[in-house]
Amino acid sequence: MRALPSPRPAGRLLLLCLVWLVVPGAAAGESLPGLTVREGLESRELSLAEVERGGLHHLVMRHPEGPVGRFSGVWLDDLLADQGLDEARRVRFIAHDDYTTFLTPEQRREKAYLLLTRLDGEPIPLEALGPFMLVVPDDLEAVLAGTEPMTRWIWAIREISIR
Ligand SMILES: Nc1nc2c(c(=O)[nH]1)N[C@H]1C(S)=C(S)[C@@H](COP(=O)(O)O)O[C@H]1N2
Ligand SMILES: [Mo]
Repeated sequence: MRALPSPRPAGRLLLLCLVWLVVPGAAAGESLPGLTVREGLESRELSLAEVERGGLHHLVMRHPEGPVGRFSGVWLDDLLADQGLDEARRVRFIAHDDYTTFLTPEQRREKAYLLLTRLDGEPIPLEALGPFMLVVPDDLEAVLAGTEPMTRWIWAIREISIR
């Protein structure tokens, strides 16, 4: 019996072209990155559906950074409760641009933080500061007026790190 022939150079080239075409296409299309939840050494990736399991709320607004429309999102505390993480002493957010902020339990009690997951019913594209963005709906007017800082309105979130 002869061994199966290994792919010839032309076949390999074709395979490479396919990977080169398909991989960036998948990244730019429907499948936006999920949300990583890290707890110490453990990390898991939540899909959009898992993030939204805490229940969606809707908000029509112009985000101070530009994106405008009907946003939908889940209250941060509902998401944390759904994930069994409501006792977290520190909830850190890390963005795709590596910007990072964190919230203490006191800060989460002071203000209601909404984690936006959709814009006009669709996952928030990266160009619109998605896939996940944190806002304080009660502070919207003050932030737009410039009387309230928006340091914790972190956008393009890729990871929530708990401790
Ligand atoms: N992902 C991400 N979110 C962010 C930032 C950032 O650089 N990246 N800057 C933060 C800061 S410090 C403020 S004041 C507001 C507005 O940021 P800007 O003034 O740099 O636009 O967004 C916050 N959220
Ligand atoms: Mo800032």
